[in-house]
Amino acid sequence: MNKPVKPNSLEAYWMPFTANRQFKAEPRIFVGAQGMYYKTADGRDVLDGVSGLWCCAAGHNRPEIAKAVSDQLTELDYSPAFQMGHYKAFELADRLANLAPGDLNHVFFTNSGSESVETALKMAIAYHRIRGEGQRVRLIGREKGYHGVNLGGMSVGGMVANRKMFGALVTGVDHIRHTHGLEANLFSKGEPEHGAELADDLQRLCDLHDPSTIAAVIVEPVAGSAGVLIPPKGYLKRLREICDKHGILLIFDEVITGFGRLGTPFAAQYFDVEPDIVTTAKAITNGVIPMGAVFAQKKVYETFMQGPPNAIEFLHGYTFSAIPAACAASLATLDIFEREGLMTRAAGLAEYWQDAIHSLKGSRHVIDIRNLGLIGAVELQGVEGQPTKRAFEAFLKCYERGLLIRTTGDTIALCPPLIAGETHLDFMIETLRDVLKTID
Ligand code: PXG
Repeated sequence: MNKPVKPNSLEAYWMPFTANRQFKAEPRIFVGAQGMYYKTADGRDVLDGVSGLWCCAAGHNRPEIAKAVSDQLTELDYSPAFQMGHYKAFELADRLANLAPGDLNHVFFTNSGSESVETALKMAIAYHRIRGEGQRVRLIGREKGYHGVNLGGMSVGGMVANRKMFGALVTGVDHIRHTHGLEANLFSKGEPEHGAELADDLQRLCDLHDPSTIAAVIVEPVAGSAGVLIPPKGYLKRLREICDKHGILLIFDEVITGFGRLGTPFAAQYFDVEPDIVTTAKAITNGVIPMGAVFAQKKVYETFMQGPPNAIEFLHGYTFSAIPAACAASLATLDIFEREGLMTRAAGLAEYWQDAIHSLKGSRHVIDIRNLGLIGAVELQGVEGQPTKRAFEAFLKCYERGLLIRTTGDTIALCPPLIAGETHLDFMIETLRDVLKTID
C-alpha cells in the first residue's frame, strides 16, 4: 500500500465549516477507513458515529462500489450532461423512482444537497409560472432549517449563524416557527407528543402574504444540522394539509433522512406524507462521489413537458449532473442496500438505539435527548456566554477515545452507518457517557 504523503504545510487548504486555526494547531487526519471505522494518521481506529457526514450509510470502503466506479471510468469516463445521455443515468433514475413513494417518479440529478435544494426551489417557482400562476414566487422555510450553503438554500434556511454574515439573501422568503425545545417534549422517545399545532404557523404566513403568492414550503422532515429536531406527531401531515388547501408545493429536504436513515427509503414513507418534491444527496453514492437527486411528482414533470418538442423545458442543470462514475457508484450502493436490507435495517435497530441513547439521561450537562430511526442527539447545557464550547470539547475527547461524533451548537448528533451492530452502538454510548463525566 502507498504510504500517505505528508504535506509540509497545512496552510493552503481553507477548510469548510472548520475552525481552521484550531485544526491546524492540532490536526485530525484520517488515512484510511473500513466498515464502521476510520484509521487515523497516528494509527488508531475511530468508530464512525456519524457516517462520515451522514453519507457513508453502507459503511466504508465497500469493494463493490470501488469496482463499479473503476470499471465505469475505463468504459465511459464522461458523457455530456446536456442533450446527450448514457444508460446508467436512466437506469439509476428508474431505480430511484421505484424507491420513492407515490407519484414521485421523475429524478433530476445534481452534485450535492445544496444543489438539490436550489434545483427544487427553481423547479417550484417555474412550475407555477408554467401553470399560469406566475405570481407564486414566495418561498417559505423554517427557523433552524438547514438547506445547504447556496444563496437560495441559505435564504430558506433558518440557522442564524450561517446566515448573518452574508447580506440580505434572496428576497421574498419567509419562515415558519421551529419545533425545538418545547418543555413538554424534553427527553421524548421518538416522535414528540406535543407541537403539531406549530404547523399552523404556515397558515399565519398564508394570511400575511396571501397564499396565492406562495410557491413552496421547504422543510427537513427531521432537521439534522440544527441539532436533530424530530417533528411532533401529526406535524408534517398538518403541513401537507395546509399546502393542499392553498395550492402550495411541499418540498421535503431529505438530504440526511433519505436512503434508510429512519428504516424506510425516505422519511416521506416513515411519516406517511407525500411531498411534491424531495431533495436528496449524501448516501445516494454512499458518500464516495458527489451526487444529489431531486424527485419530482409526475404532475410537476408533466407540467414542464409542454411547448414545442425541441424546446428545452427546464433551463437548469449542471455539467456534472448524472456523471457516469456517480451513477455507477449509486447503482452499486443501491445493490448493497438491497442485498443487505439496509433500507429497512434502522427499523430493527431503532428500539435498541432509543434505549441506549436515553440511558444518558442524568449524565452531566445533558438537558435533552432526541432520537428517531438510527439518528440521535444529546443536547448539553452550553457554557454561559460561550456557546458550542462544551460540545466541541466532547467532540475532541470522543475523538481521542476512538469515536467520531458531530456537534452543532451544544448538541451532539449521532447517525452511525446502517450496518452498525449493537456492540457499535454500545461503544458509542459508553464512550460518550465516560466523556461527559470528564468535561467541565
Ligand atoms: N439539506 C440538508 C437537509 C442537509 O442536511 C444540505 C442540504 C446540503 O448538502 P451539501 O451536500 O451541499 O453539503 C444538507 C447538508 C451535520 C451536517 O453534521 C449536515 C450536512 C452537511 C454537513 C454536516 O449536521 N447537511
